[in-house]
Amino acid sequence: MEKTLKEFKITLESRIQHASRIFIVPHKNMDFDAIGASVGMAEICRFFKKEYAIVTDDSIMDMNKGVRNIYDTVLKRYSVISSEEMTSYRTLEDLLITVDVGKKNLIPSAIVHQLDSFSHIVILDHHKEDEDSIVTGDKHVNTATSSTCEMITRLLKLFGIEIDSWLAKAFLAGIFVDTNKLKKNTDEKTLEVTARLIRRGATIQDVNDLFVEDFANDRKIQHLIDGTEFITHHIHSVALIYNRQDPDTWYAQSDLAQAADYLLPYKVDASFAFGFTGVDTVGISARTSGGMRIEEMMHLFGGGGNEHSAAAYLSNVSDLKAVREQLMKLICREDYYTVQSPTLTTDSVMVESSSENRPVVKKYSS
Ligand SMILES: [Mn+2]
Repeated sequence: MEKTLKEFKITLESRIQHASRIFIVPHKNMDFDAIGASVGMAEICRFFKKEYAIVTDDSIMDMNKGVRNIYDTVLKRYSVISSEEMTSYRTLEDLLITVDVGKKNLIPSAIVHQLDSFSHIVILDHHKEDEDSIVTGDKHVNTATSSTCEMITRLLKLFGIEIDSWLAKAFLAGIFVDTNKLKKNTDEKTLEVTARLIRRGATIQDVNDLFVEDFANDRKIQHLIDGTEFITHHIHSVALIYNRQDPDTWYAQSDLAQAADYLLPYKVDASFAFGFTGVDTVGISARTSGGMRIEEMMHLFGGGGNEHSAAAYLSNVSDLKAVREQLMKLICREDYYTVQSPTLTTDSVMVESSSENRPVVKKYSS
């Protein structure tokens, strides 16, 4: 049974009160939303004077500048441990809370191996569930909500917990990253929460500053976008973004997400940015304004997301071309588009990658 946020609050309070310790787990490769939700949940644990720890194996070295900025303060303000440290601290009365994630393949495997040993598991998330999702009745999973930070801001209000200006900034960054700065997946409630965070001391400028990449990284993403192929299939248009010149270049998942976000306004049904994220591992970041069933598509690669943003991580990939071919097969299938082409006589696909149509990269800062 799905719980409303108010029902979830009651469950959460009871689970926290009865736990000896609480482990808060965001998804791997934390973004602003996962970090914000983690610290929001840590505030709730503190409110009930409970011992807690945020558990992550992410390395500071892999974080982009903005995420690192927030994370540096997280390390000072909150208790953060690795999954290995968690394993050595465990008792049977521990509570596990996952935030901004519900799927097993998106949390450290050491935690997945211990799932059965927790007294209870609570999930707060806005990603669609599937057969890989952790099974629990104690969850609030609403794919219609912009971000987990929107949920956590509302939860803190329900608990009557104060939000200081740093927390407000961290939460607003989470909302911004998942809504591409309120350009998508944003409704009245998102704007209300945004207004509340601004009243608590977050400023649009501060949050925008977190999104300003360093120059070298900005150039790297620009180079990635330069390689965009616009694929025309019947009435549809899809952007494939990958580094054709230097296919072996490594990217952070956040780079791919930024590139996919970038192409979305260019009248495409969907954009897919992909590239190596490590040895033999490839990340795909997919975005749509609603023209394409990207969540289902990423699901085929073992990933997931929601109807506007989805991602997948592929292992044992040696050639980026193979990933492009797999994506092309899906792009040629009418059933992955929300609006079908009127007549389908041929299976013609046009690939256009001229420099004329190449969008100019705009910096996040202005
Ligand atoms: Mn999120």
